[in-house]
Amino acid sequence: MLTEEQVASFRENGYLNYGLVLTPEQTAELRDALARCKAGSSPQAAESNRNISWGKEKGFVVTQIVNMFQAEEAFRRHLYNEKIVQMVAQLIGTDTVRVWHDQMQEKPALVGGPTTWHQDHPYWPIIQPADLVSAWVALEDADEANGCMSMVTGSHKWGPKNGGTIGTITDESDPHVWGPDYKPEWIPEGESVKVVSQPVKAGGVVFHHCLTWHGAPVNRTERPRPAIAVHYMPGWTRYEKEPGREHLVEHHITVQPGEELKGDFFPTVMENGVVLKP
Ligand SMILES: O=C(O)CCC(=O)C(=O)O
Repeated sequence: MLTEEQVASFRENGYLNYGLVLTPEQTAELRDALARCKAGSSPQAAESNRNISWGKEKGFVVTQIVNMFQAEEAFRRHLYNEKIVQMVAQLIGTDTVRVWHDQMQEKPALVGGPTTWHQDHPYWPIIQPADLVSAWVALEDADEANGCMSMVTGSHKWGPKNGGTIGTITDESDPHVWGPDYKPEWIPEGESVKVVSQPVKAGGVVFHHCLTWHGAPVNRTERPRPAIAVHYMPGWTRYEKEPGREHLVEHHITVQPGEELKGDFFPTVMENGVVLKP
């Protein structure tokens, strides 16, 4: 459980670096499951597995695997991690929590690409309102050198900037220069941009609000940087059709526009304040 101070800090800043949440055994089990998934030997397929990096033509790689939980039981169990789900419920302020989707992002050793600055919810216009909280868990030690996350403090209060990224790569010849290069008109008057990097040990969690600006630098180290993000939504989250906007997991939605989003592919992990079993 989180303290009142931790919840207040999240509401103020839009993120919370909680630190260790998994045991070394749980972390190792997820790493093994990831290795099987990458080798194509998982019992089932994930939703997608692709290189989403900026600068692919320059050799950068960020392997994104969406819905690891469809491929591997260990990742399905991870969705229901009691400590994480309880903390998410506190941060959102809800007694019903469901999973929108999960995603692995691995920045491989030496060639791991940058994560350019973005907010999550503009990628998810088909679910409303923007009350989701993500739990980002590192499966290896993550620091600035191998591409840990960075957050812009308080930016979840700045409103959504549809489809855009707040920063760009400012110097393509230098892979370490990954931003920020802000669009000044997106920063509300009186606010300033304060970037705070979020190093965590393997098995540690960083929470962020779905409107918080975040990004991560390249990985030029010899250490990979795998991390599993689970995007959790409160029970009141609705499916809304957005003409012209499709989402990768939309084909799994069985409810009607305007209804609460639930179903087999959007597991309910807490109901009436009780964390459920997988
Ligand atoms: O793992 C990363 O570098 C980016 C993850 C991310 O953007 C997210 O979880 O919302």
